[in-house]
Amino acid sequence: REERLGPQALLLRGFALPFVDALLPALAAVEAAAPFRIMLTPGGQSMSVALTNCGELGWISDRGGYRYSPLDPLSGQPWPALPEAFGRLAREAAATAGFADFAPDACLVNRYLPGTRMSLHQDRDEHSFEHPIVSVSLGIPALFLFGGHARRDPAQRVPLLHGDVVVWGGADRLRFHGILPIKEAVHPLLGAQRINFTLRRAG
Ligand code: MD3
Ligand code: FE
Repeated sequence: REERLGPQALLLRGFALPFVDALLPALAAVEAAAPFRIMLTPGGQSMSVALTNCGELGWISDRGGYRYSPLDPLSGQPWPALPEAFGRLAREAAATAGFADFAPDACLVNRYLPGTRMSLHQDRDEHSFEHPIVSVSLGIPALFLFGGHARRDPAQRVPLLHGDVVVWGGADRLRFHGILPIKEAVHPLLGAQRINFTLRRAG
């Protein structure tokens, strides 16, 4: 149930399944307080994926650039608190991958509908790259692209399914990655969507 994707990238198949009953109501509460929205890239294009955040800091994008903010720009209010179940899952998954005492202060929640995608990018808006990122996939499947340290490096294609968790740290933290266009599908619990949330230490 553990697949090594890189020297410090570990895929934990089904790791989130025991947490799903706690994650879904927590996700609904986050979404009620801070709805999914499509943000603009600094270049003025609409992103394909809709997003929201919870935790002390949230990742945002607008004409001013990409950054973390303590306030939801839609409401002017702080992001909803990180649900307890999110924190527990992140800490246990990180520990399983060898990162003790992971204490996330940010959680970016992405919602993919069929046809949406995320192009190849690096995650480099966090203050420090010494902490891992824990990613949790729920709902319909995705094909994840895991590249190298240069955009042109070849990418592995890894299916990510409901309940899968990936922990990325160290040498793999700055690798290019993305999501291919999502195929039409329906998940029994989530319907025709994929939710991915990533727990981070951003500040
Ligand atoms: C590898 N999300 O939110 S999660 C993102 O499925 C993001 O929504 C994708 O890329 C998604 O930034 C992929 C897997 C992931 C997240 C962060 C990483 C892989 C990563 C950071 C470094 C290397
Ligand atoms: Fe990313």
